[in-house]
Amino acid sequence: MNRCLSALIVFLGLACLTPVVAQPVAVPPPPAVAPPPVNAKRAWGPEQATGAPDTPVGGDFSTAWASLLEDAGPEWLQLDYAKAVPVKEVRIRESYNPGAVSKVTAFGEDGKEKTLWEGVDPTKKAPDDFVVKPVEPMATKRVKVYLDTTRVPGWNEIDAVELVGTDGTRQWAAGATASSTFAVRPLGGIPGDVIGFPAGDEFQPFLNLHMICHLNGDKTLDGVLQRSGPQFLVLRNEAVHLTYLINKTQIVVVEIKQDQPVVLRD
Ligand SMILES: [Ca+2]
Ligand SMILES: [Ca+2]
Repeated sequence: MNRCLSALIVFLGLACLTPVVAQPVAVPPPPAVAPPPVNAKRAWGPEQATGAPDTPVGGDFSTAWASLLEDAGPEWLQLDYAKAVPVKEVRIRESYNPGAVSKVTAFGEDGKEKTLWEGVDPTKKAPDDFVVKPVEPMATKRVKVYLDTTRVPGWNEIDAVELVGTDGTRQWAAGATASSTFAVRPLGGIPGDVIGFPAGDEFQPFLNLHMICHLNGDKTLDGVLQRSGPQFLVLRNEAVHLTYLINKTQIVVVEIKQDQPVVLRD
């Protein structure tokens, strides 16, 4: 080993042993924590009937409440409001297959249920308001809308329910519950909607492919095709953590993105 090389090795050795003096470093602030998603409404859940109407055109849209089955018979949707008022009107915004409301009641402060109206709902077009005007006003903050879903074929969907007081106040529901909802479907599916792909289903070749569905009303949904039944497509969009049930009758055009990575099922 020559002298120069020996000197270099000694220098490097010393350099390694030399303590490093810490230099002050500006510490960046921690990143802000993303807030939780605000809109956690389930598609077709009763909560879709809270707040102001958000289904501007008639049709089977997930922004309205739908019962689990389309023509099973008696169903109800119960709405809660922030403030009790003497009822002047209950305005039921029907957004799909209207005309199935059979009775409207309200609950007094004593918890007793009183019928405001009962009969045949004359609503023919959607969206439209079915307006109930009780003969004897009563103070309430809870309204219950009953339907006989056998009266009008198909899902009879309600977008919103407004409570108008004799004092001039107008309120949209703050909370809602229902007899059943398409948002909660039993394992194994529901009658008439076959799990998987029926024989000859035109979407079978596109399982697990990313697709964009253009729907009536200029609405667009995209995700990975999970399954296809006689009535519905199921798309999963992992980016927004949402699963879409898409009524096939609402589909105008489907773009299949075959050049994108395929997400395979387990
Ligand atoms: Ca029906
Ligand atoms: Ca709604």
